[in-house]
Amino acid sequence: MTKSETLFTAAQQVLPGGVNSPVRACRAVGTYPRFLQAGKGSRVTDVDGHDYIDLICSWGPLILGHAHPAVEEAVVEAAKNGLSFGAPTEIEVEMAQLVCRMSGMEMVRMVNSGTEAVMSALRLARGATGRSKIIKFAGCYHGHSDSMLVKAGSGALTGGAPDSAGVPQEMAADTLTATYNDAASVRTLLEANHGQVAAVIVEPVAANMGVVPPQPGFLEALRGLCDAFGALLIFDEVITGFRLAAGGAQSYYGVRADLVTYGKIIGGGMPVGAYAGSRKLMEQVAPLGPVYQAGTLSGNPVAMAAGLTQLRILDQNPDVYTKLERLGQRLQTGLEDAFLSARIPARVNRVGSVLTVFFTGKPVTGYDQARSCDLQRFARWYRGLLDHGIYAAPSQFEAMFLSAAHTAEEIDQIIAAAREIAKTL
Ligand code: KE4
Repeated sequence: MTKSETLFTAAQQVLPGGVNSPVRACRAVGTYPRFLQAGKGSRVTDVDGHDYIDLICSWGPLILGHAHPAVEEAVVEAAKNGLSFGAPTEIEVEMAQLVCRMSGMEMVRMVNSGTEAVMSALRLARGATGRSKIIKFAGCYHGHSDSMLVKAGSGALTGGAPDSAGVPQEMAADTLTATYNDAASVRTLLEANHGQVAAVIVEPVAANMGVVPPQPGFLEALRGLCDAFGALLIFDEVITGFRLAAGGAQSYYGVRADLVTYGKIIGGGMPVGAYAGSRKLMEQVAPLGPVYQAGTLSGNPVAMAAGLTQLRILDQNPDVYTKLERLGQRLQTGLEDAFLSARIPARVNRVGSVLTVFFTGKPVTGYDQARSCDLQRFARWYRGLLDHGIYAAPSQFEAMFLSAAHTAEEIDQIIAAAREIAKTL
């Protein structure tokens, strides 16, 4: 037995599924999870001493790589002054000022996870509009707050429970699901629920059914529909925020949302989420307005130190995005060639440094195509990557994340491994 297997056996006695987040349990890929003990730059090491090129990067937060010296130093220095006060601190103001500048929003509220950011943004949208219905897209994942666990993606989809137990029917009824990349499906719902829809929430790049980019005009159409029907447009940028560009998907696609949610990168590896919007909207939030939202550790100074340091590096070094685009393009092309050479039907969807290999011969532009992929072949692909020292997301409905710490040589190693694995799929 490896140490990972021993630990997993112990973990399953005291943690549901042996994990603190379902997708980590590797239940869809026919192997046990490798327990990690260290990360540096683009690489991680498991408890049995195996070294991997990391393509998860903590599910997106580590855009600069593991244990970035400046981020690490900022956390250590902040911790020396104490871990938490539950009082305003200077670094929260600096963080809010930078997030507003990078996002183009007027105000922001820090929370502790992407789920909390989305939950708060939805409550604000309902409070500000006086409406109760929300439109989301089948296969998109916005964290595990009740009203978002309706046809959800990510681990909910992987585990075969896109509609979670425990969500009251009355609540689920207020969540309407449209089809990603199909603006007409949104118009139909808006017309059928005229004056009742508070917001449309969308992943500007769907990355929780695997990566599915928005078709040209899709995001613009959502903007127009929201304006026409008096609903707010919420961009869930927990993945795309500060990932596609310093200004996230809003600047990458040139479409402005009314509210934006953040997570992952904003925390630099520490638990941070945020929601941002216009002053008019955000001033509806307590203690100024009637929409209540609070948090003991919101704006935690140690977490702010990690996030602020990472965001400052991204803000001051735009060439990071050029490098990420180059690495992403290199990997996508190499993977496509590898599968073509082995005559394996596969599609590689990518936006910037976020990509997914779909095992299908057809284009993947939405939920139904993603779900029709060969999941057993994906499982064999995943196990092959592990055997070749590559640590990727254990689900067809997730993404590969690159960091600025990855090198062209490592991308070529991944491609060489893919060529070998493709022969066995
Ligand atoms: P968290 O609550 O996990 O910080 O964020 C929820 C969330 C919200 N919105 C989007 C677009 C997201 O992708 C997420 C979380 N992403 C998953 C990975 N697809 C987190 C990994 C996990 O659940 O373990």
